[in-house]
Amino acid sequence: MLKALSDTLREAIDKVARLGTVDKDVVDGLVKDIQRALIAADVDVKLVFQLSERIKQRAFEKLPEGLTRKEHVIRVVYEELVNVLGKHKPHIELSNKKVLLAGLFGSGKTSTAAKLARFYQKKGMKPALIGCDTARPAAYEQLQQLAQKIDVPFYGEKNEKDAATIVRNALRQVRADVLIVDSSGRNALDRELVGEIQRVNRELNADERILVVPADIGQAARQQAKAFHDALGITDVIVTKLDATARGGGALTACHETGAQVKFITTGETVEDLQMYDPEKFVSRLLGMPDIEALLEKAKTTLDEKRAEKIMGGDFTLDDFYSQIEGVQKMGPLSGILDMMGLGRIGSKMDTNVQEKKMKRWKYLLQSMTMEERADPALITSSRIRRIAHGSGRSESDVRELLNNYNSIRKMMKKISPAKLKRSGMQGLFRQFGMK
Ligand SMILES: Nc1nc2c(ncn2[C@@H]2O[C@H](COP(=O)(O)OP(=O)(O)O)[C@@H](O)[C@H]2O)c(=O)[nH]1
Ligand SMILES: [Mg+2]
Repeated sequence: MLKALSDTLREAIDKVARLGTVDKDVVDGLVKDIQRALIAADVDVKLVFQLSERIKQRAFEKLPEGLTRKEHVIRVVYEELVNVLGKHKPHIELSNKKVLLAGLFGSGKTSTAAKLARFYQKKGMKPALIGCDTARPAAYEQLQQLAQKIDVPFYGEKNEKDAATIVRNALRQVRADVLIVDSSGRNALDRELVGEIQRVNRELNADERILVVPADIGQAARQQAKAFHDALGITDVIVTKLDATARGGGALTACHETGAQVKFITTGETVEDLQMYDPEKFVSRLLGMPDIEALLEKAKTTLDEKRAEKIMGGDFTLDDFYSQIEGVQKMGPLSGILDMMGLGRIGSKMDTNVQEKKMKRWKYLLQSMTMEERADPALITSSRIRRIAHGSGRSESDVRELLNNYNSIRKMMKKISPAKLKRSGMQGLFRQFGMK
């Protein structure tokens, strides 16, 4: 899939990876290679230049902890590519729904209808296919055969010329979790097609109105997405035939640019060739996994791991506590600490209002401590407690409550070996301690 684009990007990155140091010339060369690759994939020149500028700007920003300059530059390339290829994480509702597929002739609507049905079938739902393409002679048989192949119900009316009538009848007769309606196409989005698809949708009242565009039209997908959106209010896009063209980069970036979310891509002619579109995974694959993934993982975890190791050695200070409250390391290996304090936001039953109040209170208390006190809580004597309470406008018992909580967590942390943490993760350990 997009082999040419992938090859050129990988080569460009390999070139950088082999070099000893990364300076401005290296980054300029890298950006030139990326430009060449993207323009060959029919990505809009304007987008390519914006992306180039961002990479050049970010390449020499302050290094995140744990990364070399080279690694940072590669990560920036990854992130900026994800940015133009569609930031959204894919999310598919597995609820009952009605789906309408729209698109021009030959875009892949009928095959995609069957692929989608197969997708939902594999998720344990009961899909049904409704054939409403009254324009193409063999459309009825094409969808019927596909439905048979995957063993899902099919509804169509061979001699009915009005698509809206077919939908009305189908709604009365077909029982399914996911109703997938295939519609007619035209060579262009003309008034006739717009009128028909609007009538179909008035009858159907679809939850998802999906535009099917073939990747081989490259950035012309932009105009199609806009036109169909004006006519129908599309909710998502499916980009088809990514296996069969070099211009897929153009189609994907153009769709994203219009604000339309690409939900699935198709990469072949069998009913199994449909995948959810995850821009991050897509770019990782373009650039060559698993190297990129390992690199991203490294950037995310070095910081947290350092802290985690320190804390597992019993060196859990009020500063660490404070970082947790500030949310600095919410997602890291220590994400469970907040839960332990009864402050976790995820999965906790405690009222968020109460949690937030408690968080704020502790934050103020911690802010009223000196740096020495936060680094070495043993320094906090009762006269200091009085001062801290006074400084934060809270009571002394509030300070003691905070310190008690801190102490019990620290004790527990000491009992946890880093090896164990690596094995079962923080959540596993909490379960072990009966805390979750
Ligand atoms: N290689 C490839 N061919 C595809 C893909 N999706 C559809 N096609 C082919 O494109 C042609 C038109 O597809 P069809 O579903 O009939 O388009 P429709 O006119 O929009 O209903 C058919 O020959 C399909 O097999 C794909 O992802 N990859
Ligand atoms: Mg068709």
